Amino acid sequence: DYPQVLNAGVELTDAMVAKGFGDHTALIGNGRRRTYKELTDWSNRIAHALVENYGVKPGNRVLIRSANNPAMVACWLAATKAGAVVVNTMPMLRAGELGQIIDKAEVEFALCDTRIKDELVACAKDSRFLKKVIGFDGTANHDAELDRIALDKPVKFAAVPTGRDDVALLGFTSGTTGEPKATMHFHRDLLIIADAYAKEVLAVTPDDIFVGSPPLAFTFGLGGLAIFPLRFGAAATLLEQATPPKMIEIIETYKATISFTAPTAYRVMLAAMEEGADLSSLRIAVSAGETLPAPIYDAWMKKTGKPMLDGIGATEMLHIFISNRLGDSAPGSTGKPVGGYQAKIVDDEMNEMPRGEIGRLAVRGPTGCRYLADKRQAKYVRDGWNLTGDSFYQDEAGYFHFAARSDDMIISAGYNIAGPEVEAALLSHDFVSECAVVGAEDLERGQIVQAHIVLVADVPADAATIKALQDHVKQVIAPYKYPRSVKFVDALPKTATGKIQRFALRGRAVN
Ligand code: 3SK
Repeated sequence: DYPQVLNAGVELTDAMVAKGFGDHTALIGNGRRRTYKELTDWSNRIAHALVENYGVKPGNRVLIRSANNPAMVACWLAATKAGAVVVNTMPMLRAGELGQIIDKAEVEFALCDTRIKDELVACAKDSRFLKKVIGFDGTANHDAELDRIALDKPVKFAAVPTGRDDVALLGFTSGTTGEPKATMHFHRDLLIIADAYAKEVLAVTPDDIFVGSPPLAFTFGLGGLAIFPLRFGAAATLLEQATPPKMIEIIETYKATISFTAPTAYRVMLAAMEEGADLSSLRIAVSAGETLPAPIYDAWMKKTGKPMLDGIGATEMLHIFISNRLGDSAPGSTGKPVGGYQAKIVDDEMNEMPRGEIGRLAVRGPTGCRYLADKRQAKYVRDGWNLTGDSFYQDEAGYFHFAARSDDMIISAGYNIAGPEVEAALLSHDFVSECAVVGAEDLERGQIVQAHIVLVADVPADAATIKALQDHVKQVIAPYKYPRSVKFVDALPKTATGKIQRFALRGRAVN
């Protein structure tokens, strides 16, 4: 039902002001509130600067590097209004990872919080594509190049009349091999996830105040902490370091009503409630990113009497496509497909499996996977159905239940970590002769990265070596990917043809 000409940036700002939300709070961050009118003006000024001072053209890929803060949202909206294709990235990424993204997306411009510019400037030096790194002030004191230029610009901007099926966003996912994949999402997709999941499942109203931990660079965070609130005139609180204690502080201070985070954080919040934390303003706790353990769900319901809604999403699908509902949730299940989406369980030949039997989760809907120039598209989408890499079963009542990941992805505290990427980082250290990385069960984080390492001769298998290797990984790739568990072995289990048998390493104890 969306018009042919549609710009998601305009729909989430100027259109909201036109609907009468100008004076409503849109964003809370860096210690202050910004109304819809202020956010609209701010993003329009930046859009002028991008087009007039830097020459950003429709279709240019614009990378944004920032922690979650209002300036990042203003930059994302501005670039979207200018017709650019935005690539949001997390501050934790290192030059090597950023370089891969820049090459894959052919990024020409980068907007970067000046506090974390160095890695980007370093990788821009040798880039074939990146023409300009533009600094903005993530603390919103307007003390950077982009802010100074934007300050003098008009508050009205004639946004590029993008088509509803024009690409607005490239969501990156590292996949199981560690080689990044870019998923293309259209302007209409950005609105569909709000009009489907956020409206139908969360029933968002202008009185809602969102809080959460996922980075805006991850589509889970972009939806939950920007698109969903802005689509309905609600407010989002943005935290650069969204630790559970910080989230609790924000919930108590601003009386947040909807939280988006992983079960790990809810476990901490439950403990804090025992110590007197007041989270009674929350009307919904959304849990995704990793499987929700039944004891956390039960404890939350018992303590708060409010629902914790488990759901499953994917960067490929943009956001959550199966979810429990208010008044319709089955404990231990992930729920039923969101309106507009269909799901089924299939075998390797795409035949539908009987109810109760575990198979591959297949899903289809309006925001299905479109990889940018990637032959893995044929593996992810078969016969029009998206195969997410998860094994599920569907019960007699129609609820879907997670069984296992069908691939090598390690999901730790909501982060997707590709084992082979950590292996490559370990192998770049002189101490490591061979290694294999798997996910190990962990009560707190769901899974942790566990490395099985064959050391080169004469290197001691001791705590100092573990520390040196962990520090090394943190330097080479994003620190959250480092192996929390390290095991030294004499040899790795291998097939006759020399392939490492990772399955034989899974289930080993954590040290
Ligand atoms: O669970 C995920 O990985 C996810 C990815 C993108 C958007 C939403 C979610 C929950």
